[in-house]
Amino acid sequence: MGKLGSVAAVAGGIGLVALALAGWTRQPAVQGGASVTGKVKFTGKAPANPVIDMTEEPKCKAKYTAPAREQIVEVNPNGTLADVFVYVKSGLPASYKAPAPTGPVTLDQDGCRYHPHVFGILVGQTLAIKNSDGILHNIKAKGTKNRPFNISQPTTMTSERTFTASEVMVPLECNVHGWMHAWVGVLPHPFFGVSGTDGSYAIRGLPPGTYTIEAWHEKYGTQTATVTVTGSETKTGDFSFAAK
Ligand SMILES: [Cu+2]
Repeated sequence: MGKLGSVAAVAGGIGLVALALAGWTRQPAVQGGASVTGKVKFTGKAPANPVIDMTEEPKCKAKYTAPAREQIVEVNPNGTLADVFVYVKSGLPASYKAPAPTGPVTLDQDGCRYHPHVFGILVGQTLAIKNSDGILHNIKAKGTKNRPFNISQPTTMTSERTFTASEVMVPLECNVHGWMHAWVGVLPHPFFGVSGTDGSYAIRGLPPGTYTIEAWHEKYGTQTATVTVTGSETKTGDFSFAAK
């Protein structure tokens, strides 16, 4: 306590004593206030996603007014690309420790499709796999760093699993319905986002540093960018994928 005492004496401020004690008694949280946000653009002509034949599953078919399609290349009306997983690939200090997950991530099987189609999860965070269809689904995870799993869900129910290792991405599929595919990015930190229906993503709460940000798309592969952030600033990191 000798060092703390001298700091307090020099500063002579109660606030600083409290701050020093907080820092001394437990590991300081290495979270920050910086953000990286951006858009994922798309150029060229998007291929049409295959139409799903749901005749064998009338319960699922009844959930659509137009024929359902697979969700492989989702180009938004504003010319951006959805379902791109954008994440911090490297640059975090070795001492970084992620906060405990605040709750489960839910993957829903509804209308014989996965919702969401692309998502992220923390190592150790609960994945709640929900069957909202009330028909047989069989979800299979085919990771290489994570132990694969295979769960039969014959009716409306929820199963829980966790992932033990970082892996971008773990493919998920249904053994009953060949068109059902989803992708999960498993990370040891919460610095990831998925481009949505306006093509934008956001990664928030970054500590200061220089990061390699990777954007992953199931058909168009990966792209990387390097971004340096300090304090509570927001930097822009745009990506652009082109039709093949
Ligand atoms: Cu299924």
